[in-house]
Amino acid sequence: MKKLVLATNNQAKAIEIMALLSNCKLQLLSLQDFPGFKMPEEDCTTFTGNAIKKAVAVSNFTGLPAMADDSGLEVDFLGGRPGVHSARYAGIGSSDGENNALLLKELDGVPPAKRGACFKCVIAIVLPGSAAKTVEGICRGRIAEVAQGKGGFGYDPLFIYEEEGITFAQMTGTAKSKVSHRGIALRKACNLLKEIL
Ligand code: ITT
Repeated sequence: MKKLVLATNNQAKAIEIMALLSNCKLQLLSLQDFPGFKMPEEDCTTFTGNAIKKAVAVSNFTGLPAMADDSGLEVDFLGGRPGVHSARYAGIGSSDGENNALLLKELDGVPPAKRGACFKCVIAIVLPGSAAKTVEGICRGRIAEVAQGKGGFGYDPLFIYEEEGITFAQMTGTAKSKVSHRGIALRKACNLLKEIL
């Protein structure tokens, strides 16, 4: 069976990725299988740049095909922030709770019609000795005025998926992946992996 290393330290993300790649007939390895590896700094200004940087670093270290996800939330009223800084919006090492609290503070008093946002996800796949290939997924929604739901991770309790009128944190993992930025990107990644691996 072909091996693929998932280049992420985010356990919640890894669970979503593994669930969707389970049909892909791959032996999935995680960074826990490579304890000496240190993730490079995510200092690119685009999701694509950071995703490629992470996948290349892992593939170079392991000598194996690697896949990385760089993702985040772009809020219309904030001119696209926090964007590539989503994981460290409230500061380096900030928790999901701190990031969500800052988002609610920055949107305090902003009416629902102006609280539009989108989640973006770029997935980069790197095979040893080959150039990176990328796919992306986008999901539009709206930022809630209070956190709702206990599922998911990150900004899920604040991200209302309009078609359902509930937040990602109120959906099951399967329901979220059917419509989410990561689900869309992963289905494209699966097709790409079938072609190139
Ligand atoms: P890795 O780089 O190790 O993969 P990370 O959490 O630092 O882990 P990113 O740099 O891609 O990953 O940052 C993504 C952040 O965007 C993540 O920490 C969340 O705050 C947010 N995010 C991305 N996808 C999300 C989702 O499906 N639901 C909620 N928040 C999400």
